[in-house]
This record gives sequence, C-alpha cells and structure tokens, in this order.
Amino acid sequence: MPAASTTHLVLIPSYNPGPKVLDTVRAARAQWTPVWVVVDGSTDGSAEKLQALAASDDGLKVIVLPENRGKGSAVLEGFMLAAAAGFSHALTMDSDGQHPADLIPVFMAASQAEPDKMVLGKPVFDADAPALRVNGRKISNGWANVETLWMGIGDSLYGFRIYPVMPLIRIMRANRFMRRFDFDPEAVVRLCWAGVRPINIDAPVRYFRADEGGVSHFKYLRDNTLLTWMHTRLFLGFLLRLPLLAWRRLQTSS
Ligand SMILES: Nc1nc2c(ncn2[C@@H]2O[C@H](COP(=O)(O)OP(=O)(O)O)[C@@H](O)[C@H]2O)c(=O)[nH]1
Ligand SMILES: [Mg+2]
Repeated sequence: MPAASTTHLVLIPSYNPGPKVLDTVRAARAQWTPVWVVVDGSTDGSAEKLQALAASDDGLKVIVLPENRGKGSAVLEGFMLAAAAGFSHALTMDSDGQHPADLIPVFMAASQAEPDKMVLGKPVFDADAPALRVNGRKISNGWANVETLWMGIGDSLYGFRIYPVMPLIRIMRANRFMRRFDFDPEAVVRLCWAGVRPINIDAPVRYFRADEGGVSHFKYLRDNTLLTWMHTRLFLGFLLRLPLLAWRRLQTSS
C-alpha cells in the first residue's frame, strides 16, 4: 500500500452502490492512502461490509451517515472531517466501479504540483455509455462554460476530480443548494468564481449493465429538473458577477 499522504485523501461518497463497492474501495486503496468512504444512509448492508474491510485496514476509514442526504451532503460531511484532520485536498470518486482508480496517482501528482487549482476528470466514454447521459452533459457543460466565461472547465459533471477542501467548504456553507446531484457542476462553477482554476485530465468512465453490477440513482426527470434549476441560479449569479469575471478573464488571457 502507498505511504500515507497528510495533505491529499481519496473521498468516496456511497449510496446503495451495488456489488462493485468493495472492489472499488480496494482498487482505490491499492493506489492511495488514506481512503475515506462516506456511507450516505445506505440500506443495502454495504456499511457493515465496508466497516469489516476497514477493521483490518488502517488506511481505510468509513463514515456512516444514518440517513440518506444526497451526494453533496455526504461529500461535505467528509470534507469537514478532512479539514479537521488537516487535509488540504480531496479526490472524490464514485463507489460503483465507474471511475478509474488507477489514475488516482496521476491526478494527485497534478494537484500536488499546482495546489491552487482543482483537477477535473474529462470523461472518455466507452461504447456502452447511454447517449442521453452523454448528450445531456453537453448541455450542462455549455452552461458551465458560459457561467465562467470559458475559464477552462473540461467537464462539469464528472465526479472523479480533486477539490481544494477549504475553498469548497466555504462555498457550500454559504449556499444551501449543492446537496444532491447538483453538487459537482455547481462546485466547479463556484470554485472558478472564487479564483480556483481547473486542470483537465482525460479519464475513462465505464457504464455497466444491471446484470454486470451497474447501479445508478440518476433519475432523468428529477435530476434534470434539479440541474436546470441549478443552472438558472448560476446564470443569475453569473450576471451579477459579470464585470468582475470579465476583468479577471481579460487579465488571465493577456
Ligand atoms: N445519486 C446519488 N448518489 C449518491 C447519493 N449519496 C451518495 N451518492 C454517491 O454519488 C455517486 C454518484 O451516484 P450514481 O447514482 O452512481 O450516479 P451516476 O453515476 O451519475 O449514474 C455514487 O458514488 C453514489 O454512491 C445520493 O443520495 N444519490
Ligand atoms: Mg454511478
């Protein structure tokens, strides 16, 4: 197992993740120490299995939330504990096997070289990726780029990324949204507004069929409505900040 980092950790929010969760966490542990999992009120017995894994692994910590509160809430809970433990950055990844654990060291190295930035995964889809999801994210990405005046967000939604811990906590404390599926895109846009620039790195994303152990809690109507409302409020926030953003943008492009 790799030597323990005192600045960077892997944080995995997990809600009823399906059969791939233990392999996903093991794969992350093979690449990084420490790894923390935040179990977000799961009802599938995964909390107990993860706790059993952690009992024999000092590099793995499992935080169990009693009720499901949404991905953003689960990540925020983990970030507050990470900040209290002195960590400055966290790589978030999903618990269902879709994200490339083998790229954790590459992302961490990029973040350690430029700690003022966030490191965003840019998804490379396999042939099984549902067209509706792939095309849907183009809309979210288009909005995110407008809202940040094209400051370089490669992908707004991919949850395989490194956030600076304190800037994100400050943003989330000041904002009552970002607690569910609206977390990832709103986080990158608001971090850009706060002056945290993105680094983009290509990273494969896998889509598993249900019979292969694939699980998704994405609901098209509910979550697309959430994303539409999110971009509406971000666009209004963008209009308010437009003079400041335009000024900054001119400075960085010259
Ligand atoms: N959708 C959802 N995901 C959650 C929640 N809490 C934590 N997560 C985790 O967030 C990640 C993304 O969720 P997932 O359903 O796989 O979304 P998808 O990969 O975009 O289809 C997974 O690791 C989930 O386990 C929640 O309340 N809802
Ligand atoms: Mg998933």
